Amino acid sequence: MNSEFSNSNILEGREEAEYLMREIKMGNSATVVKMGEPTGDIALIGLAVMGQNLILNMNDHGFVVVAYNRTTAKVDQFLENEAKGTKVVGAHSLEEMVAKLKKPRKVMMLVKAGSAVDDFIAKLVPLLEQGDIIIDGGNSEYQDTRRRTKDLESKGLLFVGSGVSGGEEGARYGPSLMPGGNPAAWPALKPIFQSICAKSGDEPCCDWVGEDGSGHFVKMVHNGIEYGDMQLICEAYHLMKDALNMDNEEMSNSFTEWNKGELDSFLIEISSNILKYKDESGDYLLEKIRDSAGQKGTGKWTAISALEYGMPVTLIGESVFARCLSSLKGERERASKILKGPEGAEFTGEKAAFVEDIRQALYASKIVSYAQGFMLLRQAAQEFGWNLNYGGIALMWRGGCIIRSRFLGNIKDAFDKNPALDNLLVDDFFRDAIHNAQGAWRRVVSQAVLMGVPTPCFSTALAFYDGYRSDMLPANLIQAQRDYFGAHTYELLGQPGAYHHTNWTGTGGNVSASTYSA
Ligand code: 2AM
Repeated sequence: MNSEFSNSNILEGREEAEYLMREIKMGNSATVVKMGEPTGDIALIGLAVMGQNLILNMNDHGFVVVAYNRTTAKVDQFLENEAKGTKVVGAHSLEEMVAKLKKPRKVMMLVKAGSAVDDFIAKLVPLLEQGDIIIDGGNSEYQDTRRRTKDLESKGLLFVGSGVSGGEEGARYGPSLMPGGNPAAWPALKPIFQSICAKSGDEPCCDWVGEDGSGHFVKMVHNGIEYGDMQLICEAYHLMKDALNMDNEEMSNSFTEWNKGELDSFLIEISSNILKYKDESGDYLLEKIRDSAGQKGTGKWTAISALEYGMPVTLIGESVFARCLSSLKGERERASKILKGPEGAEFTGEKAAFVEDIRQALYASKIVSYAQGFMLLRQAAQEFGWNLNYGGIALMWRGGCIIRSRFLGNIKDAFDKNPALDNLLVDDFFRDAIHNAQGAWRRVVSQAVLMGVPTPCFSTALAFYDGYRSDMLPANLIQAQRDYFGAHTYELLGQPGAYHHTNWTGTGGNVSASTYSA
């Protein structure tokens, strides 16, 4: 028996004997582990579906996983069912779990975000030693991950917060993984993470993201972008349905066509399938679904960060608000009986040409959304001193996750060409794409406005584009107004950094307020 094992206070006496009998009856390799050297490559805490599927995925790739759960009955259930016949090893206490791991020990948690993560960390710290690694694969807030990375570093432990995306299916057969935290952990994790993750061609959709909370931050932005992509598709559907009176079969076919080109993506593919799905009574199910969108908050977190760091991530913001507006269903029903739209606005142009315009408007808006998402990443990197791998991030999203698409390959190429790229919009490929699409994009937004069909994300993307490409904006008037009523001062063109105050009314004096930037 090795010293690690004898030092641990694993189940003792009768309880241990009973446990060993059960293990032997089940033919579980855990028994062998208890008698010899530890064989576990990684432990996984949290046997909900995501956790179970990740374990099975790791097992498929030849890793020995030690499975643990707070409610230990789930460990036995898992070993007797889903994990039967695999090399997965069960543990009924954290001590037992740790004793079964090879060094440096790697313990991954997939538990409810929040205090459960802190509780497990507190219990693990005394059981682990210098250089061991704790990974949080849950949906934690990046600020929590920043704090945990620092706390554990001071104790000699390496903490990693990893975004895991792709749902249950992804976890089982290849998720998108976005690990960030203590960089010293990556060499030991890389073989496991890059084996089990999704692949784009031969390339793994997982790489080291950056320091402390960056993995969870990137996951959060991913979710925000997902909100935006979904809303853009909804706006295309709304225009097809209400401006062009297309039926579900026609709309589904258009989406299928779109999926063969620049818009090739998981979300377009499933939307095509959803549009043509019929229920038992032969009706299109989509048209019976209540138009009130739910949300779990990850899009909102992205929008809050955008406000916090002063980045105009307008499309994700609008997509969150669009869900909020949709959820005011009762109020909208009442308002629809009171408030009128434009009278007699009918589409009179060529339908097929307008469908193509909508496709291009969607593509151009999507480019803006990703450009904004990367602007937020860059600002956060500056704020927190992260060295982010932008091309790698695009590749991490290329496969395995909800926003997977061909388009992310183009983003990867743009950052490969120029890792210090100012903005995706000024990359040659995306500049040309926007230039090609903008005529169609403007026609769609104008038509939508004329017909009273709301297209908040198409519209905000276009407004952003027009703002971003303007060397002069009317913010000179804002500065003048601020100085007028609050003596906040202004700079003159060509003289940044020198602040002036004008006594606009001849009264109120020449005292200026201290400057601030928001
Ligand atoms: P459970 O099976 O014991 O409830 C998803 O909910 C996973 O997170 C489950 O494995 C669940 O364990 C775990 N979990 C949720 N809240 C927890 C808590 N406060 N402490 C420990 N594990 C928790």
